[in-house]
Amino acid sequence: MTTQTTFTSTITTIERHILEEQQSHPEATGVLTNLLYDLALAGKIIASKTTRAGLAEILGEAGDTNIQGEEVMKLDRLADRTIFRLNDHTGRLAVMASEERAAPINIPDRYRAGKYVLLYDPLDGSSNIDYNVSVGTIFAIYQRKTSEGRGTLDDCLQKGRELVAAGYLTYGSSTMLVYTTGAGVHGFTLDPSVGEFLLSHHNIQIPKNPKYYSVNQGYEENWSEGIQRFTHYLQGREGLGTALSLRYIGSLVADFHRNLLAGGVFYYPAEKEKPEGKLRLAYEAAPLAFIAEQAGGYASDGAQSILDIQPESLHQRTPLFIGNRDLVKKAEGFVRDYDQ
Ligand code: AHM
Ligand code: MG
Repeated sequence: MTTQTTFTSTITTIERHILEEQQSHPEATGVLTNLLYDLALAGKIIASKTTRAGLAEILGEAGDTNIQGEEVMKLDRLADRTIFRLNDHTGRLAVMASEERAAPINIPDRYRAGKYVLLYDPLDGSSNIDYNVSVGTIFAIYQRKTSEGRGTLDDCLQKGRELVAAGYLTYGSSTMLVYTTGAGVHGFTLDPSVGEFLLSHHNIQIPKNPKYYSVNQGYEENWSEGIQRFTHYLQGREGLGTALSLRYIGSLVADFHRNLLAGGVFYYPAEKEKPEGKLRLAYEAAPLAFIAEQAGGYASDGAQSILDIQPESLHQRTPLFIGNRDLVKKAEGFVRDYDQ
């Protein structure tokens, strides 16, 4: 065993686990519980599509026609619609927002609006799909801020500190769902033979001794001095002692997941021509930051905690450093000392 994760001997389905968490909150109404079930179901459906991604009816650009003469829907649009359709009618949500859509997605008028807000990246890393590389779904759940009617953009623009729950699914050699409601981070692996997510990683904590650093080193020329020196530090050239190994998939969820279990740091920093970085604050960085903190780690934009940033717009980007707390703090130090 290279990680500190414990494997349980009893079989706990995700339904049982979420329900038991709910029972430790006597004030809970069950709405969040059911919302998490719905996301697990969406994950199963998306997983079933991603494992068939090479097949003719899915592969290709949206707008193409497949051999049956049907329009091809790209997998990221299909994932987006799956999540929306499983959640639009339940009365649990006031509003949704997706990476795939420019504006917040209203709950249709014929359905009741609820008290939660769901932000999601339906298929992160989707440029990897055609090469059979892992992709993922990220979700963030807030309480609504507005008191009645349909939810608004304001409901979607909340600091990560306000998160009620966050999680991701990774569609790799197996499908996993990892989530937190603020009481630890728990991972479930989909058993395809029974179609159930089973608890496989209870109370995940990032290992104290990190193994990996993860960054697109191809962009090194575009980095500030602080980021270059931080990278040298991770390579053992500026005082760390031993070098960390470089691992970079180019799928945020898969890179984050590996480092969560193995220890390490992922970063997508500011670049000279792209000071805002690439990744999105509201539905990529913030939910993963919440998970990282719950697992004993930390996430920063280089100067402050990701969870303390007030989003100004739905698709706002942010530089991101995430993983072992001391490594992310070290990144902040290099940025402070050399770039500010
Ligand atoms: P996407 O939301 O368009 O899929 O882009 C986000 C992805 C992340 O999963 C990944 O960390 C990053 O883009 C990789 O970018 P790059 O190819 O520039 O390294
Ligand atoms: Mg994305």
